[in-house]
Amino acid sequence: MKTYPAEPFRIKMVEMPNILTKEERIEAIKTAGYNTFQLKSEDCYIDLLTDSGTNAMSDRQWAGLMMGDEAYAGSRNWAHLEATVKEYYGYKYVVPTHQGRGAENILSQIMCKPGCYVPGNMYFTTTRFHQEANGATFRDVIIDEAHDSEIDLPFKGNVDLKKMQALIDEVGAENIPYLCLAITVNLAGGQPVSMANMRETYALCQKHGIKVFYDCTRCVENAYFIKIREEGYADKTIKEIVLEMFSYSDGATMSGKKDGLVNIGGFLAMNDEDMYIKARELVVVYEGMPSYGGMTGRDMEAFAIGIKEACRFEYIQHRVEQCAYLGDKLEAAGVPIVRPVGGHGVFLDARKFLPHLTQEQLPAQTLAAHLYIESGVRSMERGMVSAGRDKITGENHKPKLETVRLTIPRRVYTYAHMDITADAIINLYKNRDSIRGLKFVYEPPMLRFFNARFDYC
Ligand code: PM9
Repeated sequence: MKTYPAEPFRIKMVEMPNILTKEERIEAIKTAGYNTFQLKSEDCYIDLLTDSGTNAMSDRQWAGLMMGDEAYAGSRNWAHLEATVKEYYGYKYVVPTHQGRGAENILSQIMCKPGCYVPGNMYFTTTRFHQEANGATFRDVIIDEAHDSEIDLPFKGNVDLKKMQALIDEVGAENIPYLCLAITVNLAGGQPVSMANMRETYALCQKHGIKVFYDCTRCVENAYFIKIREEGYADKTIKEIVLEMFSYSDGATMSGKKDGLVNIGGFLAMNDEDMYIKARELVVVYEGMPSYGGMTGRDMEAFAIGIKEACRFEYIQHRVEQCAYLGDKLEAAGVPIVRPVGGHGVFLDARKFLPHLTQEQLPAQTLAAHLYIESGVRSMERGMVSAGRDKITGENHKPKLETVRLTIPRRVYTYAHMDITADAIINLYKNRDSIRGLKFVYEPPMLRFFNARFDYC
């Protein structure tokens, strides 16, 4: 029987959420317009909305907060963060941003121009938004298997090199400023990219003069999968693997709120000096001085410490295997999930969970709302609502994967919380036939999933 690693930490401080009755939860989700983003955090017993900014910091990080140098310019905490990114990720230049999308904004403004194409291994909401806002068209070049929840592959986030070559042949390399490679792939279920695929993708892009920028938000989770799944890496440290991964790229955007083990922060990193000068010019317009970029000195100190802690093997092993534990329990009970379980949570296959609903009846949005009613567990829709509309035709994007994401915050929950979550989902699955679908009653024009409101069809 598979065993799972115990928590490699001791709990020093706790948070006491409200435990609502089912009637109270029905009222709460109705008030929230059946959108889990609109629920009050204190009304969510187990909050699996996101792993973004929800990390529990260590005693050393909290101590680091007291060492914040809040000078407007030249903070020593920036020097610490910059040196840490260079040491752990290997890039020559780093520009701080308040979070990941701040880095995406600057990257897209520098690299994209109207009419260009930006390929990626599956879209991500904020990333594609900034590319499109700067005139680019996104093209998905992930392997086909990533769009199928049942296919079990070790590196389901890989780029399909044939798709990439076909795009180059179709639009010309001169119209592809860069490829955005997500490591891991969030919307595919947290699926990793293999080292071999990173190496080959970089070689293909270099041959055609196309840059490669990583979305390295969950890069440590990706490194763990390489260590346990890819030949030749079992004896390497996580830090060595991370450094090798980044050597096959020209730069990266980072949301520190995930694998940076902090509650806020991000950066844009690169090796090209001219690009760095441009990014420094833009960061003062959108984020702040190049020595803080929207973060406080104390945030930067905690971030620098978090980057180092995340590369400790016992931490990342527990983090990823805790996700597997929840997934394995659900799978054993026959609940349809995206296989294999990825690095940051478990994704329910909402179409298979609620087969009586059409995609227009928003099965993932509906399932997320009902899971909250059933259990007080908050999750997130990752299907048609998140995918938004085509920027030219205005039609809904209809992703093959219509999922509900149970995202596990880092160092926050125990295996007992996973048991409760699994039991609630299994119970809901047994009673799924009576669940009615939802429709939009308010649809915002951009990134609609955050603020949309719904009601029953
Ligand atoms: N991800 C998540 O819950 C938070 C916002 S939901 C749209 O998964 C990737 C792969 C992400 C990501 C945020 C960002 C943006 C970029 N890339 O939230 O701006 O998963 O720090 O990062 C969320 P920021």
